[in-house]
Amino acid sequence: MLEKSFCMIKPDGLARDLEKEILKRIELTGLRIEASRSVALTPAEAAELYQPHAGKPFYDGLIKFITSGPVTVCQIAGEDAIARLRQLMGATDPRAAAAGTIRGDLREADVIGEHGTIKNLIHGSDSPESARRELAIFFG
Ligand code: DAT
Ligand code: MG
Repeated sequence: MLEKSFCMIKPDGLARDLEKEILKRIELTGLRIEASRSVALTPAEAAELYQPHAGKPFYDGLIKFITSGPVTVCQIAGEDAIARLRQLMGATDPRAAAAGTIRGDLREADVIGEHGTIKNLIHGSDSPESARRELAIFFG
């Protein structure tokens, strides 16, 4: 099914100058980047994006990390875009992410950030509902 997904290159990705590499991998897998822009997330946008995680032990660190520097937000489109982007990203913890995935191949030596959050370079929507909700925040 032709789908749209929301994707975000996180502050660690931009700080390590991996934006081009990550966008290239998304395009090489056959997905289209319909729109992208670099922004600094406001605390309100960060809270809206990660609303499903509110109250979890890692939530405060996640919000601090994601607002610690610029990110690049993208609208992705293609056949089964949501699942294919997730597959390309790899497991949440880069230490468990397979070779060939963005999180696996591009992980840094220390994946735990100063706020205790897992630094894993990229966010991708996990379901059609999440994709709709997340795209609406940044691409109206
Ligand atoms: P994903 O980004 O793979 O969809 P998630 O939605 O469960 O993972 O969590 C959102 C982000 O929060 C994740 O990319 C990194 C961080 N995170 C998740 N679980 C964590 C944990 N146990 N400790 C620290 N950070 C965590
Ligand atoms: Mg998630």
